[in-house]
Amino acid sequence: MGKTIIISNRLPVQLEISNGTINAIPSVGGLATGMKSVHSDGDSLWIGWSGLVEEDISEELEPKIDQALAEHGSSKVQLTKEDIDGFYYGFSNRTIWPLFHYFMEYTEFEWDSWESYQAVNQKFADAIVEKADPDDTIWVHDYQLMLVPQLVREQLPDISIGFFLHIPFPSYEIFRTLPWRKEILEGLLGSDLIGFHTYDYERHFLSSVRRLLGLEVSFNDIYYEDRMVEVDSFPMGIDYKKFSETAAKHANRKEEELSELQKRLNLHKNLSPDAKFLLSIDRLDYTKGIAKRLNAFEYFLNKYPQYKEKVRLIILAVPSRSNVPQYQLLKREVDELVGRINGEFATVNWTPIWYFYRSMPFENLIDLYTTCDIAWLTPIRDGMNLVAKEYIATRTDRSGVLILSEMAGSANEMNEALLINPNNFEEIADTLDRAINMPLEEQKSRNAVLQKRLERYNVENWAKDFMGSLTEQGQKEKSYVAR
Ligand code: ADQ
Repeated sequence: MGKTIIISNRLPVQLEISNGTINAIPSVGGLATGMKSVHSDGDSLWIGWSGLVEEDISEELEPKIDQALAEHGSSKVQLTKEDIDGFYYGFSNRTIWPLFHYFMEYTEFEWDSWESYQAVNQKFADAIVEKADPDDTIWVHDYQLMLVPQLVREQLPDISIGFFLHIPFPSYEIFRTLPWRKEILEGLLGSDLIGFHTYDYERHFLSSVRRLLGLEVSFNDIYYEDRMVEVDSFPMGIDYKKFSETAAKHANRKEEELSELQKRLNLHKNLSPDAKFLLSIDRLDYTKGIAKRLNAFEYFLNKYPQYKEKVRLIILAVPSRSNVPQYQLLKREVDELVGRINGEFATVNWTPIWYFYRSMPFENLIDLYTTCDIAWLTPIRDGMNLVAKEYIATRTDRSGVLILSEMAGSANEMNEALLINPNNFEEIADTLDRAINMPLEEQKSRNAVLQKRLERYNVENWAKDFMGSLTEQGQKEKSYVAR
């Protein structure tokens, strides 16, 4: 059995150069967070972009960069500034990302950026071929690299390739609008196994394959050229133990061991012991519904004025893709909404919204999860949403209420949460009222079921499940080819 090669656009660390020294900063985001634990306990190599553009890498710096990455079991694909503009900010984030999240109005179809996407996918494929041995297993991740499976297959026809999509796969009616729809499907079909978070995304993909390529599909097997490709759903889990154990450790800290953030949170909790803290954590992305959530919060405060001075919304938004105009507009919109709502409702004792626009260290994230009574996560569309799972994992005393959008993939496995339609303000306001008043016993019984499920299907088991299916698929395929 050879090594596993993980391939994703971003590596588990992003490099930055300041004053000639290289700093490795842990990557934020669902994929990086989830795969890190898989990467750390196996024989694996992670290939991806280091975060530095080719133009900034001198000959003298290059070996140092390779060394810094090797310390994290990683190897780089070199991208130029033009690559990043066309492939990443262009095709990946102005075409595929909005289209696959049903934001047709934001979707651009640009031939130049499609060309860049093809060229960069070829760079990734070449980097894999350079490092791969024939008995290795290749695991390609996400929407930036959908052509990679086929491009690797052309050079290494017998190697085992798995692909996992971390975002939704849209319905056929949406997907068919893409000018390069066939090329994307064929790119993916270079894999032996294609995984999605949910059965719905899997169904949408199979329907597109059937209707656009006219291929024979039997249950979840696709007959393509002389191979058989399996498609399945693998709902991604979290490192449950890490979240629950850190939360348990936090609960036993002495006063002097508390973080500054925790001290401030405690101070405010002590000032108004009946007040409820609501938490919203996302990358600043239009798919996450942050602006809508703020509007819904305003609606809630008007409908239920008795909660003025009794609830506080903490919004943590991680800066993301700030080179794309839609994200700049969203940033402005959120800034304005927070300002307007705080201006409208604040009293001398109370600011309804605390807004943080930054990434936070893991320990602070745990402080927020464990302190807030309600997690309010209402994406308009989300492949999975790991924050919902992380919140539940940290509630070691089983208190806490999760309000979750039914448009998040995780809603499929989290029926015990309060599920809402993110566009229905009336329902959201009533659900917030219900969450605030939910008896502790009910919170505990809901969370007990959720925790049990999350603990069992954690990220390690998710990865094992995927890799196990990939191995099995290899054997099934061999017998199919032999026939
Ligand atoms: P994301 O869109 O990035 O992931 P999500 O699944 O919620 O969304 O993961 C975000 C991760 O970033 C979480 O692990 C969270 O702890 C971390 N994080 C969030 N805010 C942070 C902050 N301010 N500071 C530090 N860390 C923060 C994509 C898809 C999702 C899918 C994942 C995994 O869009 O739908 O669930 O991949 O497949």
